[in-house]
Amino acid sequence: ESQSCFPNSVSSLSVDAQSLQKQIDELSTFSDTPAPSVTRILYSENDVLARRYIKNLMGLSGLSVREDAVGNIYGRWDGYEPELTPVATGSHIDAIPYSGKYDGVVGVLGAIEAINVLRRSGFKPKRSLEVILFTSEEPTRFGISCLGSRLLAGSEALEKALKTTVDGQNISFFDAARSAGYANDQEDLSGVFLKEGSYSAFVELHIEQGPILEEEGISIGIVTAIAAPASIKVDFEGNGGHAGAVLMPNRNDAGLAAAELALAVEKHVLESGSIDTVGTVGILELHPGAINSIPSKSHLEIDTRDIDEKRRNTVIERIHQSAIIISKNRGVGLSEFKIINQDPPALSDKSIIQAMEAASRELDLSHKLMISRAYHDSLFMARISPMGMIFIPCYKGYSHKPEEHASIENIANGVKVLAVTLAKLSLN
Ligand code: HGY
Ligand code: MN
Ligand code: MN
Ligand code: MN
Repeated sequence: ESQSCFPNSVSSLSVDAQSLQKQIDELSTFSDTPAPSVTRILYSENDVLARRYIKNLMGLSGLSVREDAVGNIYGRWDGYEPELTPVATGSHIDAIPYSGKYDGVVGVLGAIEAINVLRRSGFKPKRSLEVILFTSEEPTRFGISCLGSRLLAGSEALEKALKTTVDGQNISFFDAARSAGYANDQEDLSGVFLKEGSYSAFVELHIEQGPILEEEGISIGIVTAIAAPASIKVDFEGNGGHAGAVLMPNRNDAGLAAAELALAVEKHVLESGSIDTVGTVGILELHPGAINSIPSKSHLEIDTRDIDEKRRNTVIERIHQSAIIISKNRGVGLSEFKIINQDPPALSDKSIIQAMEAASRELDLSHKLMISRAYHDSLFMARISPMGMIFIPCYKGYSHKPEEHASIENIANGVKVLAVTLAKLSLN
């Protein structure tokens, strides 16, 4: 048991639950879709308003704020040994279409409140503490997940790709970034990269996005590993034609090719032999999209993950084989089979796991070790810093839909564990 690092015991730590709930509710109003859903897409007007809201809260918490060229926002509380590598925490506030108001938000507003909790307790950080708002964790606008954290973790491939990346309306990444007040004419993002060892630790607070903690009545999840995500874009092309006049033997229906591949995704995932392998086709578009026109084009986007990277890669290979076979059997062109990302899993750092366990024990909160099947910015922070994640229960494990919910009591518990963990890591 490490001695507590507060002037008085951790039980006196106080979270301002009322303000935190109000902030969660206010932030959720910056949305392109009506409540209770939240839609907040990278560099949109609501994203810019939400960023301003967060920067204001960071200022009120006495954090000095800086932003990088793609809009990662850093709020820093200088420690009394500021030359030491700081400890960081943070998450995201972008939200996929028609989702909820807690995914990511709990780890940004909760992190700022954790700073307030520490200040109110009289704690003085030795290592500076930094709250990071990652610019875009969701892949919605440009199809790239964890764009901000992937970049700051040093992805040169992403820096290069962004020069030619456009969104669904053909707006370039840089034009979109400039419209939100970021990027610059040079279009040079190398200043976003953080060096390995920039932080002595990174910890993210997040809703579980799964049912285990709520089902088992456990307050805190301590993440030991984050599953390995991958996403693939596929396009089929056929001749299309009149849905009534073209006889079946003369068709090469791109829509049915897509449907067959979608079922092949499910087949290859299930034949992996492990419950930890998952996959779905979250986007399936048919062109021209008229009931009486045989689809001449189909576009699928496949999301497949596993905690075992090799097993996941085998699934990707089999999906690719199936796409080729379907294309041959149906006489449709496989005009694109593009792996967008095929990321390795990440392991949490042992000493951070211990700090989170000790914090949970000192706060008398039930806790358990678990893996994260969802990816997070922590997956990329693990490339440049020892990483850890704290989960809190969410209603029926729901996420990425308007019914997503976490009780303010559970959020406050997560904020306290984060505050005590940050304090321990800061004094290390
Ligand atoms: O999809 C994910 O795992 C993340 O929640 N965006
Ligand atoms: Mn999400
Ligand atoms: Mn998230
Ligand atoms: Mn995530």
